Amino acid sequence: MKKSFPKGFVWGSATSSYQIEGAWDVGGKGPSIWDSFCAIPGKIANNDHGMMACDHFHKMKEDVAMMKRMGLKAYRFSISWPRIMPTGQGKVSEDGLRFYDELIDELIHHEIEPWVTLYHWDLPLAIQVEQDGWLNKEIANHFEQYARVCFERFGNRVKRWITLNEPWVVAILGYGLGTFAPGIKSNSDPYLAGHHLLIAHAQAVSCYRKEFQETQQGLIGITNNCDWREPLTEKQEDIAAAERAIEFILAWFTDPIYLGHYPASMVERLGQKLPLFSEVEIELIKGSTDFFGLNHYTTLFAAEAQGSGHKDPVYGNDGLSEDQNVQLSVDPSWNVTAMHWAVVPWGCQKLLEWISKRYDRPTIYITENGCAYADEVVAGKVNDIARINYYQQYLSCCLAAIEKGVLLKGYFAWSLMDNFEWASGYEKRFGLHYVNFETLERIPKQSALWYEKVILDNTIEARKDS
Ligand code: PNW
Repeated sequence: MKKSFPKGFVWGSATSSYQIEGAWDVGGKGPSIWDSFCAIPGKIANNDHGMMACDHFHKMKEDVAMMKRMGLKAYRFSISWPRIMPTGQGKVSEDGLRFYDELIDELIHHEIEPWVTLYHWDLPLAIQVEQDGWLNKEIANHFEQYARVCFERFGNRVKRWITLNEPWVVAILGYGLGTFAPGIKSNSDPYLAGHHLLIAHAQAVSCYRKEFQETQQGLIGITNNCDWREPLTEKQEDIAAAERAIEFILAWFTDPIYLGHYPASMVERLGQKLPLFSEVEIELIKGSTDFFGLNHYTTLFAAEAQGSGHKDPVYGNDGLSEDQNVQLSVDPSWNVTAMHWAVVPWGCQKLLEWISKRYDRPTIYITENGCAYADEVVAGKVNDIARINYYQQYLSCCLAAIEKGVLLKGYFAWSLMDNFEWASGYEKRFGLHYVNFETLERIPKQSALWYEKVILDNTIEARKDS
C-alpha cells in the first residue's frame, strides 16, 4: 500500500566537507585535525586520507547537477572551517569563501535548499595544537567568530543552519576512545569537550539570533546522533539501563538545550568528571535550537552490566560504557550492514517517539540515515537492493511515527555519494551514488533511482506490518 508523507516534507541528502571535498591545500586552506590524523600510520583503514576524496571541490557543478537529476529538495553539506579560516582564527581566506558562495549559488539556481553544517569535525589543526581544541573553553569564542563570518557572508542565501554535527562523536570518539581525530584517549576529557561543544553551539546560536535572524529570517539548530536502545528483558534494571544508555548518548546534549540541565543519571554517575554550567551559560544554552536534528543508524539491546566486567563492545558506539554500567548486544537474527550495524527500523520509530515525548513534540529533522554495503558495479549498474530495503523500511517507520503525532518534517539520506568514511577510509560505501575512487566517476545506484521516485511522489510503499 502506498502512503504519503505530509505536504512540504523536506527530502534531502547529506555529505560533509572532509569526506568529499579533497583539495586539502588548495587556495590557502589550512590543515585540519583530520588531515594530520590520517597521516598517522594505522589510524585509517588502508591508511586512506581525504586529500582527494571525491574531489567535490573541483566537481561541484557536476555534483549539483546529479542532485538535480534526483529531484532533491534540500542538500545538507558542511563548511570546512580551515578552508575559510586557515588557522581557525583571524585571517579569512577569500578563496575558501568563494567556493561556498559558488556552491550555494549553484544549489539555489537549481532550486535545492542549502542546509549548512558549520562543524562536521574538521577542526583547524592550529586550534588543536596550540590550544587543545575542544578541551579549552576559548574554542567557543573562536567558533562564534567563525560562525559569524559564515552568517555574514552566506546568510542572505542560507536559511537553515546546523551548528555542530554529532557532538557525542567529537567528544567520545575524538577525546575518549581516540579512534577519530584528534585521537585522544581519556575517560574524563570527553565530558569536558562535550561541555565546551554545548557552550560553543549556544554562543553561535546567540550570535545568529542577535545579529542576523531578524533580517535573514533563517533557522538554526544542532544535530545529534542517537541509536535506539531496546531493553534486553522486561526486568526493571534492564529498562533503566536502556533509558540510561540513551541519556548518555543523546540527552547529554539535548537535555541542556531543551530542559536546561544535564540528565540526572549523568550527574549522579559522573560526579566531578561532569563540569557544571554557570547561570549565564544555562541561560545561553536553554532553548538554543529552532529544531531537533537527528542522525540515526541502528539499534542495540541494552541490559544492566553484571558485576564489574564488560564484555567487548559491539562496536565503537557504546561510549565509555563503564560510566553507564550498560551491557549492549545484538539479536543474532538481525540483518547487519557492512558497518555491522543492525537493520532495525522499528528502533527508529521508538526513538522518534521517545524524543517527542521527552521534549514536548519538537520539530524533528532526520539529518542523516543510511547504510553501507559492499556495492559492486556490474555492467555499469549498482543493484543495491539491500540499501533500497533499508531506506524503505526506515522511511516506513518514520511515517508510522508521524501518524502517532511526531513532528518529523524532513529526511536526509546519508549519503549523496560514497565518500571517506572516517576510520574506515573508502572501504565502506554509504552513497546513493557509487564513486570510482580511481577515476572519480559517479554512477547512480538503483537506490538513487528509487529515492528519486519517492521524492517525486512524496510517498513510499508502506510495509505490510507497519
Ligand atoms: C555519522 N558511532 O558518523 C557522521 O555524521 C557521518 O559523517 C558518517 O559518515 C556517518 O555517520 C556514517 O558513519 C558516525 O560510532 C560515526 O556511533 C560513528 C558513530 C555514529 C555516527
